[in-house]
Amino acid sequence: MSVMKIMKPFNVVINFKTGELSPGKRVLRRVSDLKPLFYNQKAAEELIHHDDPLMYEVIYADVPEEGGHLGHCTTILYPGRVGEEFFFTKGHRHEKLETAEIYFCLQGTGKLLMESVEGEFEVLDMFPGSSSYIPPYWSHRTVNVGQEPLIFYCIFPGDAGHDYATIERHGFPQLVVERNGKVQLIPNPYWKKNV
Ligand code: M6P
Ligand code: ZN
Repeated sequence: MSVMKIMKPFNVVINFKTGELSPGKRVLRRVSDLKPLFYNQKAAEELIHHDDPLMYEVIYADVPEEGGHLGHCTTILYPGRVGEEFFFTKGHRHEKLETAEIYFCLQGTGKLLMESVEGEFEVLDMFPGSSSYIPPYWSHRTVNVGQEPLIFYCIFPGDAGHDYATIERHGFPQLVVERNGKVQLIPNPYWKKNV
């Protein structure tokens, strides 16, 4: 016999063009919220002092953060750069490492960076209709490499949790930058392999 509380089924409505998810709980992230993560700290400081731009919004459906449930949300990652680096999400791995996630892209163009706990690195393209499977044990970060907002829908186990500290310490193996008008992935000199 399950000890879970029986809850009522419910709908949320997602606007595929804007990423609005309703009803939902919105979290906003500005450049200042990601400050230590940028390669070019001076460029980040300048942006923060100027108008501290909004980088992305996440809108979460109201689901208990418990095993058995499925958390789901939309993310709206705006176009922009900090120095050469395209706007990205903080990136995290799951506190409960053995949990997966799906990112379904609705609008825009992005890169999904992933690093396994063993230090393998993978990148998937995100485009309208792409559905990316992030297996257990992989950290994940999204990067908007286009001119429009990158909008995607995510589904993850309710008890997955977000571990941000590991990414803050180690970074990702590669940076996504614009150089000579092109999107390029370059080695991150500050990356520390997970051990
Ligand atoms: C996706 C999901 C969310 C996550 C969001 C932003 O929508 O993975 O759980 O919160 O991206 O990413 P981050 O939490 O790394 O800033
Ligand atoms: Zn996740």
